[in-house]
Amino acid sequence: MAAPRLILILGDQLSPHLSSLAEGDPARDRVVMAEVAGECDYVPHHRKKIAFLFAAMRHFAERLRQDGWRVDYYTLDQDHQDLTDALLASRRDSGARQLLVTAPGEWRLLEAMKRQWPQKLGCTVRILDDRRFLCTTEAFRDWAEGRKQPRMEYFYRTMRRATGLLMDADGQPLGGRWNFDKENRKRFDGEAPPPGPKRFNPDATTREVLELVEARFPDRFGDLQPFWFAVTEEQAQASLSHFLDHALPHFGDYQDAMDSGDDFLFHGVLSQYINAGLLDPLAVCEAAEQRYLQDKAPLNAVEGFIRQILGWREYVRGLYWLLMPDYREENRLASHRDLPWFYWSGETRMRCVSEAVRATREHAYAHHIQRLMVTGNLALLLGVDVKQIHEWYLAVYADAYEWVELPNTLGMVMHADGGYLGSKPYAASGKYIQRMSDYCGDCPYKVSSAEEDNSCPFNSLYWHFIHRHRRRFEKHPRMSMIYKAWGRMAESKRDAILARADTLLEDPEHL
Ligand code: FAD
Ligand code: DLZ
Ligand code: SF4
Repeated sequence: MAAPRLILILGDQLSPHLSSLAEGDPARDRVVMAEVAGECDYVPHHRKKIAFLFAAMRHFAERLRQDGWRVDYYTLDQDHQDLTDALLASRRDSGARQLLVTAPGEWRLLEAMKRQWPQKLGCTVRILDDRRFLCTTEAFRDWAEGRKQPRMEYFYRTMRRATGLLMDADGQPLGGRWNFDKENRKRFDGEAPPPGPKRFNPDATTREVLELVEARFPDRFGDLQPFWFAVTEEQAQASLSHFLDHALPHFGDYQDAMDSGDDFLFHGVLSQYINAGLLDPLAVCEAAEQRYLQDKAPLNAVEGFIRQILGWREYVRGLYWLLMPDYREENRLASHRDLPWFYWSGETRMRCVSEAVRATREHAYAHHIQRLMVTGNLALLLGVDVKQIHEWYLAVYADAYEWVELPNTLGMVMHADGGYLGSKPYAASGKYIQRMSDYCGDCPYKVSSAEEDNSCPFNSLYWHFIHRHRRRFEKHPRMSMIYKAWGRMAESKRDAILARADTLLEDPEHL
């Protein structure tokens, strides 16, 4: 019989139809899965994220065993420093001469697999495509080539046509429009009670993981308890059904809203499951489309939801693999300020920020508008060092892997790629947060002012940002109005705003 091969399955590759499993043979090959310190520490991942992945990995390993695979599973307390350490143990034991692995989601690991692993492991390493996406990296490259600014909206239309999602028989978008975003900007009025994500009681396997993570990472950021994430494909499916039944109908209306009474509103809270492989992105989109076709959810909700997965998720992944490794070095707005400590402690008087950090600490989750318009907007306006804010987002969210997090942080939030991902920065004053949330009412800062001692930091910092980047943005067609408004302000008021911003920038730790 031919020598066995090893099949490495990473923590975010928990899909039964993974390319490496499809290529392997349970009668001949061995699956290797490993909890290792190196993957927990390259950024200080949130404790709930580590527990989620380890619990889901252990359940997946059990499922593979039931399907007839031999699985070498290494737990964290076996103290393998990194993935090659664990793989070496299996290689020596099995005599395997080849490793099969589905391409990882991060550049650093792909590079290591290609350049270091064959020598370290003493065997060949065959890297297979990750087929769990709707657009291959090659197809994205073809689409992007020749476009100066490959915009998401046009990519999304290509993907709608390619998949037929929400398309009529004549190849036109259902409802006569591609995008219903304009209808998706309501402030939350409390009329429809948000259902919250589906919660699960940890079973014995998960409880063991929770004890391990508690013991190994006693001081790390992030609450472990209560732990309610889905950790199997069946549970993730139940979470999806729960979202489709109870939240999707209102997803569109309140997509941009924030509320101090609810951390989830009508969002899916599904990204950690999709990204780890427990849910298939196309199946999720098709299930949402069915709700529209069955008249159970309106088009603005279903189109908005599908756009996030079919459009944004695929687009940022394509961009990541197109532009790495140079992409992660970009810092076109020359942002170099240290990340304030309150991103970890939550100790700031800014109510919107302390709420976003609290939700992040409790759930390893904050919804998109909190990430973009609160913690992200503040980092942009302060000019926080791009690497530091990138590593923060990569660490604190259960759904974070570099392929998806980096373009969102560096491109969408920090505008560090000079407008490749988004044509203009998402910079906003406190007015935006006031319009879309109830935070400002309970905040010691005054949202209606920009130049007083207690004025909302977002206001003063917003004008400072506009002022200091004048040369870059003044002629931008969608920003020239802002420069006109700034120019129309009395000089004394402008000076007072800039002075207030300078005071804040001198000591951002005490915002
Ligand atoms: P919903 O609002 O219910 O959206 C549905 C699905 O669409 C999500 O589950 C997700 O799979 C997808 N999606 C939505 N927006 C995006 C987007 N901008 N990019 C990619 N996919 C999207 N998402 C991640 O999955 N991982 C990350 O590490 C991540 N980092 C982010 C960092 C920043 C600075 C910002 C602004 C956004 C980031 N996002 C990231 C995108 C988005 O915020 C999350 O996907 C979303 O909040 C997940 O919650 P949900 O499942 O409730 O999403
Ligand atoms: C995020 C993560 C963590 C915390 N731990 C592990 C681990 O111990 N073993 C593993 O196989 N994967 C882990 N992961 C996910 C990997 O970091 C992820 O597969 C790569 O970053 C590529 O996306
Ligand atoms: Fe945030 Fe400013 Fe509103 Fe306070 S006043 S909650 S800092 S936007």
